[in-house]
Amino acid sequence: MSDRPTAIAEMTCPHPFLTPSEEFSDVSRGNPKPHQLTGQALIDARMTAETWRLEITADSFTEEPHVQQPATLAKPMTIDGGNALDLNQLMDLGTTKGFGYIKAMQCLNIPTPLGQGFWEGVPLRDVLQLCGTMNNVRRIYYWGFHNNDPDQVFRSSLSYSQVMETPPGELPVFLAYRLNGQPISPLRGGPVRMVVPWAHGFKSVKWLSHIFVTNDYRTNDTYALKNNDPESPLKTAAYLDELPRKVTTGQPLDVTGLVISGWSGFSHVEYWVREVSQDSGDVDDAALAEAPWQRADLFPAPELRQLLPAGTVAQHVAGFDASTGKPHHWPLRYGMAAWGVRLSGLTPGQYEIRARAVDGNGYAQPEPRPLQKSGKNAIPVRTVDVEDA
Ligand SMILES: Nc1nc2c(c(=O)[nH]1)N[C@H]1C(S)=C(S)[C@@H](COP(=O)(O)O)O[C@H]1N2
Ligand SMILES: [Mo]
Repeated sequence: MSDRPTAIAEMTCPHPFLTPSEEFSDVSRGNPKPHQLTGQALIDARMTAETWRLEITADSFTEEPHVQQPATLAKPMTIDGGNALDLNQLMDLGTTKGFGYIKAMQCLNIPTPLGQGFWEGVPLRDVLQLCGTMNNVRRIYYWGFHNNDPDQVFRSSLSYSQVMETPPGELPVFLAYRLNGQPISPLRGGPVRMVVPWAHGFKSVKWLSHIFVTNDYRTNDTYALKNNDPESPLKTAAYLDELPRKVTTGQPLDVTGLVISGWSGFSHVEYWVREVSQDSGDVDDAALAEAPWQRADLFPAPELRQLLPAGTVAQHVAGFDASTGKPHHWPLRYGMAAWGVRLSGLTPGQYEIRARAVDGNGYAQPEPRPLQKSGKNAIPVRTVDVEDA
């Protein structure tokens, strides 16, 4: 067997950099799913631009003996009080506080990315400031429209500190109202969706309708109830595209996939081509560690100006150098890029092809967090038969 990687420049990238809104893989609960509503039902659900309202209230929760004081907000915003936030107010705030960033959406429980979008919106902390002084707030819960059925609620939460403060070079949680330069469709969680840059999709609640500040310190996310780690940030992981089941000798085999740069950053993607026979044996952790992994290349970063929807001010896009238009990291933090390698000269036989990402600290997938209930990052594998032409 010989595999000579060819320059990635000769290959065609099979993935668009931004996923069209309707082409994201969808992960939505509810019956009916809120985005299936139409006409008056959509209006009643406050899922149109005109009828959308956001309520921000405080939880009266206390718990003896340790949680003595409930969370408070100086100025709650409610529909009954006539001061719930509407979309015009949110977008007005966006003219001074708004910005955009490119982020991959990835479900903790699904082993392929759902899509990547250019999201625009306003930081959650700037929205909370509209409510004046807060006291005894330790967590911020939020949920979206769920057919007015408590059993269908999909709720996530963040700590007060995660919402209020952003480390240098990182991105704040924000309330997004545009995706790829367009209003967010009901299908993608519009009119307004929470987007939590560093997190798996379950923190990015769609059809946002309520923010609820509390002194309950528990991480009461809906996702916590299904054995998931409710604080798991995005994993750095490589994903492998489908491959043809059979190829003939002399025909080059293009192996491609996506990679997400997660919480621990990104170093490179590696692949391993293994010829299998009856006595090859299983691939266990030891075999994976000793395998002759080779580096694959990333498809290059697209030109930012070509990428962004018309009218976007490049200076407002986090993650890129404002003067050169070049990304600070590639892939972007919490973004994804495509990788590839061209294999040629494979002799007849059966092959297993694997891929993995190595993160910024040198850990190869599925390390450093191999538990799959903190994010699906098992090493993907495909089998290909090479036959004589
Ligand atoms: N209101 C609501 N928001 C939600 C969900 C949901 O079921 N209801 N699913 C979450 C999960 S688990 C994921 S992975 C992402 C998926 O986002 P997408 O459908 O836009 O790809 O949405 C999140 N936001
Ligand atoms: Mo998810």
